[in-house]
Amino acid sequence: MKVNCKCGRAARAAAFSLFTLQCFRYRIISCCEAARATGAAAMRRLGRLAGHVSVARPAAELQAGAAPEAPAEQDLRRRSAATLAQLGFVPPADLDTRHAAELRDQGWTVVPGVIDQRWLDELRAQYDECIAEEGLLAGMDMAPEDVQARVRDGTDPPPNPGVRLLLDLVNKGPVFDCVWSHPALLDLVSSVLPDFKLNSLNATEPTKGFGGQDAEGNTQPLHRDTLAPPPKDEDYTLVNSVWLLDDFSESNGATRLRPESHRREGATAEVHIDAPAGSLVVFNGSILHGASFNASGARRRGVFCSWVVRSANQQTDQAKFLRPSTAERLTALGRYLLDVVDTTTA
Ligand SMILES: O=C(O)CCC(=O)C(=O)O
Repeated sequence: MKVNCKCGRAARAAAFSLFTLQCFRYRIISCCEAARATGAAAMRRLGRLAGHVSVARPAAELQAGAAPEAPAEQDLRRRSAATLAQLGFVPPADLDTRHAAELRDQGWTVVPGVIDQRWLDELRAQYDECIAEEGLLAGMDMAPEDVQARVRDGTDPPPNPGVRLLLDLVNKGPVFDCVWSHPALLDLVSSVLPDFKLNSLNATEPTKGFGGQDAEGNTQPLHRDTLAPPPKDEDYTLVNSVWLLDDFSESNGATRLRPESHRREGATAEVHIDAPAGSLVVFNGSILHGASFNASGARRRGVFCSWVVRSANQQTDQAKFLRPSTAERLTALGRYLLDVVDTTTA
């Protein structure tokens, strides 16, 4: 679906202003809500107004059994990021260019106020519901059945003491659709990676007295998501992002990073993310980063949305884990981003 109406063009052409940004955010969220509450017409209208093409088809359309948009998807896997435009993606007109510059030069950037209060409430509620539902097995979706069984019956302790972990959020509620399809995120990712697909959508939360994932309960060491030194020629392969569901600061175990370490080994001073709930932090996967110790016990829920070049394997094999209820919401753009083209057209 190509956005081509007057309103869409006007939204794209609009210069940056706080007002535009506010409207843009609201409309993105309204797209999701419209999908659930008001059906196809409102969804399309809101999507066009925002210049945002949703990756999810509206619920009313699904219920009516309408045919999916014509998929010309056979060779999507091999196309570059320019394909996003062909699939209807419209970059945000109102994202300050300094974010791409910061991401390039210091390796990370904070975009405040991306999640508005209503969406934040929904994300928090869904996150907490998943944690409650999954109980001891939270974060063990990918573990073999026998390993899960030993944790379930109390033979073994959960593998990551002191951290709440959720995996595969793509399949755990439509409220997360707007995270991995957010125009500002996709735009920033495409400023680093030549072509990309979702790597994983997980969440972590160190609890009081702990510092992230580590089998012994130690604070998570600094690491690169690529598990490799900075690449030559800035030939990056991974970009990660944190969606802040709570205020992040040094006292509650905020993610810490070493600025510029995506470009070279060595010693810039470590900094902690210090930003309010609702912010989006995007960072190069080659930057040194890690969780930190949560001394205050204040909640620190972070949703991590990570992207890899299309030639790499995904951390979560989206085709393998895709649930039918998720698959039926996806447009061609959504399937491309998740790289589930083959499974849905088979
Ligand atoms: O939870 C955090 O702040 C960082 C998590 C992280 O870097 C990881 O799990 O690899």
